[in-house]
Amino acid sequence: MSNIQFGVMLQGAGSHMNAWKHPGGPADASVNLDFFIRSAQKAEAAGIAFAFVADGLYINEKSIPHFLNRFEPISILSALAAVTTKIGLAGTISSSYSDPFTVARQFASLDLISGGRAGWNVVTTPLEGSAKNYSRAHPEHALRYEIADEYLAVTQGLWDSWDDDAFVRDRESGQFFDRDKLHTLDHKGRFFQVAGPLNIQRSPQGQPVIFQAGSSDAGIGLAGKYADAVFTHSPSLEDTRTFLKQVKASAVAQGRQAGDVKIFPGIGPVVAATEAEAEAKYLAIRALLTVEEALAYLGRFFDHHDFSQYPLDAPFPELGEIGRNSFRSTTDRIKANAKAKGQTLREVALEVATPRTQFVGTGERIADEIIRWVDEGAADGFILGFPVLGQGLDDFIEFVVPALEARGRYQRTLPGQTLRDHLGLPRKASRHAAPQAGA
Ligand code: FMN
Repeated sequence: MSNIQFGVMLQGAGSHMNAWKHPGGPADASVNLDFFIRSAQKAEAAGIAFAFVADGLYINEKSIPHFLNRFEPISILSALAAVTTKIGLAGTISSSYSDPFTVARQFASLDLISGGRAGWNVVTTPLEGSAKNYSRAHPEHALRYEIADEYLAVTQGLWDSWDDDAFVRDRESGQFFDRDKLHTLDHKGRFFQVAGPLNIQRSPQGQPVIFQAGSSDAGIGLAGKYADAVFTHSPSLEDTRTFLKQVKASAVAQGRQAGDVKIFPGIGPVVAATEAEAEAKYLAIRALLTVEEALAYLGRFFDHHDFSQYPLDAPFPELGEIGRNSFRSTTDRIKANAKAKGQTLREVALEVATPRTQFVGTGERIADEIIRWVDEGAADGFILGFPVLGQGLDDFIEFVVPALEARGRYQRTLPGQTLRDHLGLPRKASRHAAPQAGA
């Protein structure tokens, strides 16, 4: 059985909305460079395959506190590239609020700066308010995915502007590059007109890794076509397994292999030496939040819908289409779950804001659960979104890593140099390269 790979989310003091209040890390973590560096280096030393930085483009007073004041992903990942040597560096940029030429340059640069460790988490941006910051209208859900499709085709085309050996830099002859190894894109499409070529070479891993995070049918279609890895929810092993099968089937339907796209559910382990201590840690995290704050957290997924207008202990309100143009797969799941379990608004808000998952417990039990998800076909690896990053990462390394090692499913030494190596993906060949013999 193969080793299991993990990414770690570097998001403020942790994924819990009020992680900044927890004594297990600095309150200003989202803009604390030292904390980012320490966390990335600690993860790298423990053999974690990549760091992952999420992002958003709109805030208001109800936003999660660490979203109010945080680093832009490419900037912080470039800083981390200089103080790490092996860990992958993945970050979020929206395909609805950026330009392919700029983003292709940014990730190609990060990929070269880091020696082939860059990954781009392509998101279509759920938050309608983003439009107010970008002088444009917010595209609706289906259109966002149509834009993303063309956007990725353009970006990947630009990344192949230069063959691997295009820059000869021969001082004797005065030849800087080989003209036959330069490819101009000349893209003229529905949304983008991009001539190219890109003004940067390919990297040691060929192209940056494409992560995709959007789990609706349209998201699955996009992932099947382009993604190397998918970041998704982990509602249950069964649901996540169904999702994994859908994404792999989508890849195969689009002429790729099932193994070309890896599924990484996000989990937030809370671990300790005993079950009772883990439970106490979970309760301390849950106590960081008031019900009012949980309502605001829930509201963000529904485009900042105001849930304080409903009675707390009545059944979860009927919301009709609210949320469907925002975090669609998340809001559909919350609505269906509330109906199936007959939950009140209070119960839904607390469950969404501080979920009590199967990943609270001892290192042995969490390691077994992680292995079960992989062996039963629900995951290729995991993205660790610790509720409290400082404490969570330390506990994972102290309790879960040794248990996984003892079961022969983890090594602290990463398998190669590039992010593609870590994820078991081959180097991305250029579309202009001659086919390999036998291929
Ligand atoms: N959107 C962002 O703007 N920034 C993010 O960092 C981000 N991370 C996401 C992580 C997961 C696990 C999922 C499911 C979605 C994430 N999204 C993020 C939103 C999606 O990219 C997408 O815009 C939204 O979920 C609607 O698409 P969907 O209905 O296909 O899920």
